[in-house]
Amino acid sequence: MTMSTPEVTKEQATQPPVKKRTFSGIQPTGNIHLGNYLGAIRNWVETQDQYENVFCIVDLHAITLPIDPKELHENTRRLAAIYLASGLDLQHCKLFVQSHVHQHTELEWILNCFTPMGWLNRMTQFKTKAGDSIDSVSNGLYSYPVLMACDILLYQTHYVPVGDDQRQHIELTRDLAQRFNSLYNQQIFTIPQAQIRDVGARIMSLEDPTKKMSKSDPNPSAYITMLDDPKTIKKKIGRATTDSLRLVKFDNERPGITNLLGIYQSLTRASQEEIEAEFEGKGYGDFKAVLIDRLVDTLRPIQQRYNEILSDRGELERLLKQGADDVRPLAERTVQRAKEVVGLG
Ligand code: ATP
Ligand code: LTN
Repeated sequence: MTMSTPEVTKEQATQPPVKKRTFSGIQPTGNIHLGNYLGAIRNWVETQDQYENVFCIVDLHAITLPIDPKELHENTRRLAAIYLASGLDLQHCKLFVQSHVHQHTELEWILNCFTPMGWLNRMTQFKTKAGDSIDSVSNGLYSYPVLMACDILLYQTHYVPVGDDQRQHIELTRDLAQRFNSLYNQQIFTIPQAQIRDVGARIMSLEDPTKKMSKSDPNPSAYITMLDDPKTIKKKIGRATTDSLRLVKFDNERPGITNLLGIYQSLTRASQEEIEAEFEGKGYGDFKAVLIDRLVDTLRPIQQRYNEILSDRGELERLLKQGADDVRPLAERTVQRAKEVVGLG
């Protein structure tokens, strides 16, 4: 039996292939650092023309821990400016603030009622963030992963580009989507996949390289922010933890130098062998000087654009409003489908 090729209509032939959708977000909780850039934002920028992208400033997540209202409002705008200054192009991306699209909280209530407590009890980020205050932290911090799942599922997302620390949350999102779909025997949600790079997905603290670089670290020397000036970068890298071996080589037994080399690898995209050859016979001082120059060169143009963008606040507000208006219908469609199968309304 011969297989006949299905006929392609004239219309289909002239239409561009439908792109898969990506979704990601960052909390406007403080200083955006090198880990956020290399683990997330830079990857969004690099592949933006391959996908239909939705990027969000997740301000609802930011209130799961105490935060000053003025700071939250201002950080939200500043983070939007960082996204744009890093190279996100609104031709390829929708950019919006999570709280401007109320469907996130509406779907969250529904999915909360389908999330077993046992699944949330396993979330390691909650345990780290709650620390010893488990009885006094908010219910919002506990159900944080459900809101994150809603962010992703509302937009029928295929890929979620994030750093390594979000792996567990995306697994939970997949489990929730599968559970809901199979309960109602319908494809209400697309099952998303995490997109995590091999290099740059886990940048560690400069002070304690066994901990991830985090914007909630109380010690600012532990991270390089995307807005640090050359003098600050020089100081922070200069005093970053290494060891006494003075050998510029990747070695998991020596997390300090390996972390700095990983940052350099992510910035240069060179292989480990090429980097080790470049610094053969050289000391930590030589390597750190080259790393500092590279960091300054990477961040300088972003900082310049950032200041330009923030100098026109009216335009920034307009772009954010437009972004929310553009994505709302998509979110609403998913909420309506979910409500319908559950029997709400
Ligand atoms: P916080 O400390 O306030 O929880 P954070 O620094 O972990 O914040 P998030 O807003 O939680 O930042 O993360 C935003 C994005 O940056 C996520 O995709 C996350 O995986 C990524 N990311 C965060 N820290 C790192 C890191 N150290 N290395 C690589 N990627 C990271
Ligand atoms: N939980 C993430 C931030 C976040 C997110 C999302 C990331 C909230 N919603 C949806 C990707 C997709 C964090 O803490 N880094």
